[in-house]
Amino acid sequence: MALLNFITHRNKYSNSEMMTHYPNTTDHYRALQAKSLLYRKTLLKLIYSAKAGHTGGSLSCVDLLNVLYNHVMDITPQNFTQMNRDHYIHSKGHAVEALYAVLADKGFFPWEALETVGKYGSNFVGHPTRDIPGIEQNTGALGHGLAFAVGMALAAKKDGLTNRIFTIMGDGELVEGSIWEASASAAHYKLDNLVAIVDRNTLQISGQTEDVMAMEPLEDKFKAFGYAVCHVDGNDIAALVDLFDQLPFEKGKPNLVLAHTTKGKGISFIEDKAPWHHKVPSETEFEIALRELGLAENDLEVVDGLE
Ligand SMILES: Cc1ncc(C[n+]2csc(CCOP(=O)(O)OP(=O)(O)O)c2C)c(N)n1
Ligand SMILES: [Mg+2]
Repeated sequence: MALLNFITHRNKYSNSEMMTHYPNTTDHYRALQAKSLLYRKTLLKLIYSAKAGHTGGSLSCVDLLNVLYNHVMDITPQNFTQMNRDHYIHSKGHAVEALYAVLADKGFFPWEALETVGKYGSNFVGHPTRDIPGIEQNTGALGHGLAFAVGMALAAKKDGLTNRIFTIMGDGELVEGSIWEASASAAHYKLDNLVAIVDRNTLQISGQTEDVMAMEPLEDKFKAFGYAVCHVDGNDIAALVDLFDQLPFEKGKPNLVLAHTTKGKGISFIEDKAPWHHKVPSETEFEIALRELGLAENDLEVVDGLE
């Protein structure tokens, strides 16, 4: 797993460096952008090595995860056993490779642990489980993350806590009826400590979300269910920072972010292509992808020497 070591050692902002509570400076955005690059390289390497994974959906939500974990949420390995910290539920659990990269960088486990992703006997399986440090809830059966988050937000309110509960759902995931039942509860209990984010990449497993099951107008639907709704470019670090700095959007209402993203963001031949939902890059595609992310020629020699 030379590449992971390589990435870790050469990334100025990797691992334990904390970036929460930074002022909103250009340097801060640059640091976050460097992290997105690190996470993209890592998740591609994980999928390439395991010969399995969800490439498109991991690349679309990785900037969201980056800004949440490195700017917005108060979640660290040190405070993880405490209740009055923020919580995160990865509802679109198939995109676990992006989460693994972020959690390794946050120090929940050593980077080397990722060498076992997808290997027989490893806890690092293809969907999130609570066997992995930093993961709060098993997910992967779509439609359940929001209900978990609503329950946690309600419990936090009842306990008089001041934390927030975040979740990212896929846009294809919205066809699950449980999403809308949970939404009714979120508004009924005035859960302004709930931050529900939709990764609106317009694709689901087999094609365009609107072709598989038309769900628009989403803003109107979520507003009708009682949310304060905001739109954002979900692959724009600065826009995400600006938006999440405004939480809660409206007192007494649950927060809903329609994050407009590109599935496969960052790699030209993966972007906006439905088959890349769970397609694994070939050796050539992997090398081209790394080059597109800006890995220099001599760095690729490290990649060539892998395994
Ligand atoms: C209940 C359930 N039904 C079906 C699946 C299979 N499945 C995995 S990913 C996926 C598509 C999800 O699309 P979307 O939510 O848009 O994810 P993204 O585009 O962000 O990858 C489906 C149908 C599942 N994981 N759970
Ligand atoms: Mg989608």
